[in-house]
Amino acid sequence: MPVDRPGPALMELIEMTTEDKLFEAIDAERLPAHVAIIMDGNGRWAKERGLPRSAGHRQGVETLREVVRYASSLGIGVLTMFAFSTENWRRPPWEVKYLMGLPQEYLYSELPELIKNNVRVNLLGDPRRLPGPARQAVEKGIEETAHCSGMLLNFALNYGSRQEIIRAVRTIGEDLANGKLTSAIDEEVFASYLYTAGAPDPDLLIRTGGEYRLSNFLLWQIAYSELWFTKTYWPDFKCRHLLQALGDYQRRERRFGQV
Ligand code: V0D
Repeated sequence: MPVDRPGPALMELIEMTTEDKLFEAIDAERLPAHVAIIMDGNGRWAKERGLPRSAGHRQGVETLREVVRYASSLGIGVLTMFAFSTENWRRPPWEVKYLMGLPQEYLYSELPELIKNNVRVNLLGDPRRLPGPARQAVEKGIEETAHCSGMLLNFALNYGSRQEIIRAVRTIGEDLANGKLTSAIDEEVFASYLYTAGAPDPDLLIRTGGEYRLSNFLLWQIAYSELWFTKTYWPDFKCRHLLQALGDYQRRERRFGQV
């Protein structure tokens, strides 16, 4: 039997949550095609609670799980997460070791759901410098989701934007020398040599944790992106924060350099 929508009198009795209101303010037709996120503030989140930094990273994985599920259910096309920079190798050895266990931890529990939700995993960065188990976990994630055509989930891991650009320049040089590249080098050709080849540029870049920096993340790709910063630490970031960022994004007027 069909169920009627509650009438106005009944609707008044049902209280809307903040999240419902934020959700209602989003236009599903005008979602950003690509959202990139700098997941910062895990260490400070832990410190403020008298916990080891690893506890912040562990809670950060929980946030990641929720945000990935939510973004995919909203219909975001590409989600790019900054997980580990080329500079992060300078962190204390025990912390690097802990971080390098997280790709496995995340994928072990999430891979079946990613596949079910048609999410394709991709790596931005050089997998060869990763410790064996981390590299194998990531490669397995990429292989087992290769057929997925829903949201593309990029993990920037051992990633640095300047290194990415230098790598592109070197490969272009090689391809010119070996005859694989014969056309003129324009923006489109150049972009096809970046790790993000084939994906649209980010429409929206989010950084949590209260710093106002880009930290060598996607420098070429964010030329026209809207930037959204929050003081909320990554482990405290919830779906309503993502909704807030999406709503703010939709209320901004994008000009791409034009008037
Ligand atoms: C710690 C918060 C998932 C930010 C999230 C090695 C920092 C949790 C991955 C992951 C990290 C990477 C690749 C992949 C699947 C998952 C991850 C690192 C850190 C750095 F294919 N979380 N996560 N990788 N953190």
